[in-house]
Amino acid sequence: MQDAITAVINASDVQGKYLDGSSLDKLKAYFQTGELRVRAATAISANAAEIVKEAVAKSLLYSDITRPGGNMYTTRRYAACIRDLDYYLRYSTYAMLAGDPSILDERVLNGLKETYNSLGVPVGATVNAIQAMKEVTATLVGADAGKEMGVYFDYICSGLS
Ligand SMILES: CCC1=C(C)/C(=C/C2=NC(=C\c3[nH]c(/C=C4\NC(=O)[C@H](C)[C@H]4CC)c(C)c3CCC(=O)O)/C(CCC(=O)O)=C2C)NC1=O
Repeated sequence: MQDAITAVINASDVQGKYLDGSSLDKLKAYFQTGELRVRAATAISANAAEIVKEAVAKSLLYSDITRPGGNMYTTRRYAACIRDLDYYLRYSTYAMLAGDPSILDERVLNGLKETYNSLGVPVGATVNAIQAMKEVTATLVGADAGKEMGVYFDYICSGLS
């Protein structure tokens, strides 16, 4: 896993150079948003179950997916879906704190699309649910932090598509 700081330092190190202006600007932007990130993570962790529940209500409930024959039908599969959304929320929060998406590649997206395809989990509906989670989260944490979280929700969606 990387974060905004190690990403910038590693890029300078491979060139054997001190941080240049643009690297320093990146670090500055990261440090300046530090408090925003921590505050957002605090609000998200205190409301995680509620965020997932609202996102499901907005995007999946009462659709064909929750009826017999749908991929969320039976409580076992419903629970697996809720759990997956909670993974996406938790790992997006980690990535937002780190200011870097690499944790998503390593721990979430690696092999996920193949798993979904082999189990018949619909990717389009999953992407819709993640987008709903993005909206619900932005309402909770405010526009600036919401935009930052959005980067990582979108990263998961493009990794799945
Ligand atoms: C931390 C990283 C991590 C991820 C991301 C992860 C995902 C993941 N989701 C799975 C299943 C699943 N995922 C879903 C999800 C959904 N079905 C829908 O229709 C909805 C659109 C959607 C929810 C948004 C369902 C229903 C299953 C069970 C499928 C089955 O067994 O038939 C499985 C197969 C094994 C299992 O059932 O636990 C994995 C590995 N596991 C991990 O360890």
